Amino acid sequence: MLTWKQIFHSFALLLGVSVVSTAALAIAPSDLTLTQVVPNGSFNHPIGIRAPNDGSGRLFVIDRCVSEGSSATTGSIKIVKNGAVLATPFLTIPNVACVSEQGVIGLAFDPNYASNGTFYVVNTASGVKIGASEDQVLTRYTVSANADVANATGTVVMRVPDIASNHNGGDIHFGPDGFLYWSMGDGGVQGDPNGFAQCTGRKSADNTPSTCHTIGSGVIYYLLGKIIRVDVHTTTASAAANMCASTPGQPAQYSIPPGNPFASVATFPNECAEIFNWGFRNPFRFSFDRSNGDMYIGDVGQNTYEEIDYQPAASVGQNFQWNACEGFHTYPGGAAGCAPAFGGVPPKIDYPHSGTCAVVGGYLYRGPIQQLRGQYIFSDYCSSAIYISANPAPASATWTYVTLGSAPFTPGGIVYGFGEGSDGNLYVADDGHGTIWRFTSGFIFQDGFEGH
Ligand SMILES: [Ca+2]
Repeated sequence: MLTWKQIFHSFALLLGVSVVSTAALAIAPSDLTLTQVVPNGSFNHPIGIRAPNDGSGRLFVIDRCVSEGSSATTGSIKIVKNGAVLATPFLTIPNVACVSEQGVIGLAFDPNYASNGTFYVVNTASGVKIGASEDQVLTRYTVSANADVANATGTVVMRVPDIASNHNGGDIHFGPDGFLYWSMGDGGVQGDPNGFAQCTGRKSADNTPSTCHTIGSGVIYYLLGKIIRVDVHTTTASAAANMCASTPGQPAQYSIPPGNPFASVATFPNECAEIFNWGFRNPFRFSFDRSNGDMYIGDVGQNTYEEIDYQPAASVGQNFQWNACEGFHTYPGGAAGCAPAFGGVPPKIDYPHSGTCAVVGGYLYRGPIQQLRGQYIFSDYCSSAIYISANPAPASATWTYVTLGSAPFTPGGIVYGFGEGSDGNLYVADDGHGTIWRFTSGFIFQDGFEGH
């Protein structure tokens, strides 16, 4: 039998009346909460959680560094196994710079980790710099004969020069295509006066955006304000001129996927072939929907608005409009309705600074809580509240979201990042308590996901 509400909705749909359903603004499931996985103080500065697809059930936590603010400290990857943090880190990385937003900031397991034992780490390396600030370094590591300990020494795949210690992006993920994606901030100078985010070639730091592609004097920067896509399974014998992070004619530890927007050196001799999409200020955390390959990007704003960007699976080359737009608003100025800039696309969500300051991109939930599946979960560094977009439909121009109430993060926790277990469970990295949390609900059993 139809309820009165359903009958009203049926009539409204027939009449073409727009229906705002209050039910859609509720949290589903209603008992959604966070459950602490390990004790407070288990990590120094947890920033992300990753899991290899190796059947082990282990979680690997990125511990950004020991001494925040130090230009010469260490960072590590730690293992949570059978509910406890192993005493010996999986990997300790020496000589890490951890000023401002630096540190060990990215980890991705090879899709074939179970057979090749290979994984990748991004960190800012103490004292290693091409530009004005420490380089962002991508390194390939392997596991040792002990499955819980990695070999200490890796192979540097790529170095990218940086201009300041903030806006480093630094998230890495393998896409459904098997290529590695790496997010890169605009460098860090406020407002991106050099125009790095919109320059798809090489450029000097001359405070003149129009000089993109003109190699001036001083340090030459590239790939800032981008998400790049590279094939880390295939080396290059002789780098083409448009492999910006390599020396032309020299070997490289990566190659260019043919589908990248500027892959062809004949067509794009002055662009950077590594680029996948661009126009970012600081795409600090991003993710792929493990179900369909859609990409969700949290791009940290300047002074006024934060934004969530969306790149559909199998598409390439979207420009997300920094530094002309900040969310749906103009930059500078903050006027509503930023006209499409640079031929780019707007975000799906923006929100103003109000107890908030920096978006922390999350995940499209695909875990065991059936009622939560298909919803996009993210946070903000300053509020550290959990935000849930119930219906992030690709065709919708804007997505709404609700705030998870009475979360353990209010107050005291600091959300730095998220991560999925190999079973799809979603975790939160809490820098304030030095721990991680898992999304939980009693409906997991009622849904029949477990217990049958
Ligand atoms: Ca930077």
